[in-house]
Amino acid sequence: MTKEHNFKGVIDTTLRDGQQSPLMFDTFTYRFGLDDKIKIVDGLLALGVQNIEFFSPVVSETEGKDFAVLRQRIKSNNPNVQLLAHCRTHPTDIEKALNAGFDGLNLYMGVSQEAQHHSHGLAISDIAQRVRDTIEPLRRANPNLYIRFSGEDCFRTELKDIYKVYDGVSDLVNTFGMPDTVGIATPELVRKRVNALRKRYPDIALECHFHNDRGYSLMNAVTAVLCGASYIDTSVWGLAERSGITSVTGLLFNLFQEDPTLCDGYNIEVCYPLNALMATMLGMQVPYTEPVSLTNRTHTAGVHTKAVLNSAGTYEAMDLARFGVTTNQLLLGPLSGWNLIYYYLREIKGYELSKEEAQQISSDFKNQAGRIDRSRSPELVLMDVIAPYQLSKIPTQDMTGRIENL
Ligand code: HCA
Repeated sequence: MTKEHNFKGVIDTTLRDGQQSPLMFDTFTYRFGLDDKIKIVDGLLALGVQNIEFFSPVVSETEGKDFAVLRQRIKSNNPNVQLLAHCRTHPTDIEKALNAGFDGLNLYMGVSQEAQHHSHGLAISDIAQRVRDTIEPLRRANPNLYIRFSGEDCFRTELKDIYKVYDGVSDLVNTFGMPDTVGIATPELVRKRVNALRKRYPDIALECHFHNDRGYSLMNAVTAVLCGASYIDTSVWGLAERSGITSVTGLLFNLFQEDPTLCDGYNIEVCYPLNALMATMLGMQVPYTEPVSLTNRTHTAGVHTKAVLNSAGTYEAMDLARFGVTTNQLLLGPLSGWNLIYYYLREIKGYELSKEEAQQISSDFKNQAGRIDRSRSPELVLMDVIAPYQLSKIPTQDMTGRIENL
């Protein structure tokens, strides 16, 4: 049975908050050039992403120029994809973003006590006034522009303060943002806040943005969608300031488990190729904490590999193949049992051997597992172990099915 929800999709911010990831500041290794940005955008479009957030052109001339190229490329084949500028609630930033041809503005301003005392220094009534004074003429001059306003650090701000600012522009914006800027939110708090904002502003869409400082960003995002949030900010791998935000593929994968219709319009089989693309660009492996990863279809311990050889579902509960992880891996190593060793020697190496021999070899291999180190792989140790057995080779044409990547 499908549940009621308001989910309109992700707003991908790989090219905005993603570029604020500390990783990107190792500039010799990881910086995104225009070629990389094109690949990321193409990957997001292939996935079916309909909303992409960029820096406001005020950030740098390069960002402005790159956006012009990307905009042309995106709009020529995908006119309905919304291109959003992340923009301070400031007339100069707004003017530059409008001139650059964005479809909408993701406006923000700090509203927490911390911002009031240590950032811009304005009291909450002054913030409310400034936000209204900026957005009111903007809306009058641009009746069809998509406008979102976010109170930065929303979760450390009392609801009464948020209401003071949001009430003042609720007749002007399309969407309110609810960013957990410092990653303090828990699913319980998300539930309360989403319900409160949905109740007070039933006709305004709600966008949530969760940082991962406590490791809760994915859980918070799923909770927000199930409570009625319209948009979730995501990025490839969850790249963003500090430990990041919700991973786009992690979110789609988890929403699918809740209700597959939440992924309608997305080409979910592109999830893993998109993660692998980022891995290639950064010269790193897809993070092992990423749900849509080959790691999640990799098995090591003897008990696991034995069962997976019989039926992968024993240790693969969810269908990652639908998300593009089309292969699995069984790794040979010090924890391997005789079933895997039998399989490896027969199907991969092509040796003729009985199950009893495999059990004996496996016991010898375990006794020598301490020899496995950074210069000596498990395969090499196993080859040493089988030497005295003088196994003969199976004629190639008699070999049965193999599992690749073993
Ligand atoms: C930041 C800003 C932001 C903005 C989120 C939003 C945050 O980089 O600190 O515009 O809704 O986390 O508050 O990413």
